[in-house]
Amino acid sequence: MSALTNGSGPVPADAFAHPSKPHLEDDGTSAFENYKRLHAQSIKNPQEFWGSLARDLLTWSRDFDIVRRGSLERGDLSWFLGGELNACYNCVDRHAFANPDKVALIYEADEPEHGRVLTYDDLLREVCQLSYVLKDMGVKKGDTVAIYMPMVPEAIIALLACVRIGAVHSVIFAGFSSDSLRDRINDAKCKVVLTANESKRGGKTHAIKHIVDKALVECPAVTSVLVFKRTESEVQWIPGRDHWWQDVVKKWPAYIAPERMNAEDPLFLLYTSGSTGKPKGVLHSTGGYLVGAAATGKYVFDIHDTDSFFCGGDIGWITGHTYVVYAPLLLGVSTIVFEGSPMYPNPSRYWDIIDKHNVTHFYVAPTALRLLKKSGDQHVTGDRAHLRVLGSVGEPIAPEVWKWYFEVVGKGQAQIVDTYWQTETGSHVIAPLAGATPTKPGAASFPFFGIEPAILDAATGEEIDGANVEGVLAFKQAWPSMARTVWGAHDRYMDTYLRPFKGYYYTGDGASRDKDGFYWIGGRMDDIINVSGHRISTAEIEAALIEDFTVAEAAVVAVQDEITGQASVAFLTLKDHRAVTPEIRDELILQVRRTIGPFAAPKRIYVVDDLPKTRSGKIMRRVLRKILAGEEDQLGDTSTLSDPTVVERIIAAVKAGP
Ligand code: 6R9
Repeated sequence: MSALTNGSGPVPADAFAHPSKPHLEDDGTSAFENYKRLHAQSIKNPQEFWGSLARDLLTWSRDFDIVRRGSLERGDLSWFLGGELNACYNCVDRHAFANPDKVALIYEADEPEHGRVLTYDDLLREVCQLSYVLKDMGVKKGDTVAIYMPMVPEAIIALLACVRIGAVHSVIFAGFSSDSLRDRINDAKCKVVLTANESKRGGKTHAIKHIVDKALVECPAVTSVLVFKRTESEVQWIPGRDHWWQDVVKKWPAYIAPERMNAEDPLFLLYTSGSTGKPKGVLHSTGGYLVGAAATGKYVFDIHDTDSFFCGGDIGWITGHTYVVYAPLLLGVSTIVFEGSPMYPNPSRYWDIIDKHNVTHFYVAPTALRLLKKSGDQHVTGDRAHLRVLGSVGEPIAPEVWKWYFEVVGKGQAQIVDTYWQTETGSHVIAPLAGATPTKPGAASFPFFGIEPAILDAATGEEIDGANVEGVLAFKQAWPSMARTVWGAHDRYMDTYLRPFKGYYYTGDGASRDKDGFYWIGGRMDDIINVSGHRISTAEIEAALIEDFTVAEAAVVAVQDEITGQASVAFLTLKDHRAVTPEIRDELILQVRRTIGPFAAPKRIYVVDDLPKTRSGKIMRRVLRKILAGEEDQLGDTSTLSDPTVVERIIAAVKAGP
């Protein structure tokens, strides 16, 4: 049945066929009522709720004494104190012991005919060998390791080897520039970098070792680089520092015992954009993060033992961490490691992979869905008979894309879960539970266990109760997988998340709650934009542009984009009022690509003679946004501009085109 075509009411969860029963089943009481009861328990008695879930989902080498300590107000939360566990043991060993031949990783290479499959037994062996290599390079418990790799199984092995020996991984998306890589390596004080000679995506190769070499010119602390040979290309080599992955791992034995870690020991760092220029190293801790990953995998995605999970995210972002690696492996299922792009060699690639590997769960950002929807339904081939859950992440999914996902991709047989969360939340915070809670196209729906959302008035910080309300989204209670700090900058952590509204975690997003209690996520309230599901701060792009010697001032704002969701547009003034040439324009784009990475390049650049500024010199980006949206008649009060005539000239510049 296609409940969607029956009107705009919620789609009931029991509209979907399920080979086995959902974890949260209908047991006389409806699954939705059961969700509500469990959610209420998780809020009223978090200690008991999370204590029992943590023992149920993870294997602890020492049980914890206390479930939670600290408060949002003080920003000193810790979970599962006294507990000891190892993340790698939980992801690999326990499954390798129970089910050695079960498939853990399914590598689908950029070239459709290539790839390989690793069982849990294989995975344990390869992780152990790499663990020895890291130790041999001097990596000790608590040390940070930088990972700058394409989506190959070795990248997942790298994460697991780090956490096996108690090292903290810091994955840097392999699309970041050498400058960005350098800053992240230095901020985290990494001594070892794991990379590949080249990466492959969409039929193209990228010389990523070359980018590492450039970054390391200014990273004096790095002593070793391990290079996975992905292609046959030769690369520049620094003897003593550089080592070929394939040569060194085979020297080591197949087993090394996992390190005993405290629940609050750091698991990983992941840099993300903040509203100021400098990226933040978000720190996650071992016990709490793993509980969040496993719990959301089990209840939001309703993962069962025999499932094959395909998350299209890159391990360079949080989605790849939690849902390519940790959640599926903690639950002992098979996870697809996809190296390529959805359009290569043709727009059927995702659907081919789903059929080839009997995928049950598919999880991707709306930007990819928009692109595929636009390419035409004729590419959505295959029967996708095993598909049970279709997830969306990273940005709001428009109702018509949601419906396309449901009707064309899922053939009305799979449940859509629009999952709202952030690098900082570690795992889903607002999302439907597949098979258990109803959905509405475009709504992230209901809070996950332990999440107590509040809609606040941005100006007063007052909570807005009731239905049909809108404001900023905050959470009233701590949950296990929330980030513990910003690496080396706890004050910044407090300022960004916990101080804006005392006693709450502030998400930075706007949201509304409708008459049925569904939450709808609006968009960022700060200067962060979302391009193809990638978080970029406009301040960071401005800082990159201003570094160019020709640029006097820069203001970057977001515009809507059919494919990428949002795109950035830069308004610049040049020094000495010089005229813009095509060369200068190209150079400025290159400047952003070089400083941050190709994905951050502005879509358009307008060179103007002045920016709209208040008398105190503050750039009024709101005016620029309105002009770009063609809403010149709704500029609002421009009387505070130091030179109101600048508006007319900017309108003319935009009309003339970039
Ligand atoms: C997981 C991830 C976080 C920001 C977040 C919000 C946006 C994420 C969303 C969504 C609407 C969803 N966002 N999921 N907006 N609906 N389902 O994307 O983490 O890269 O840290 O970005 O993404 O604005 O604040 P991250």
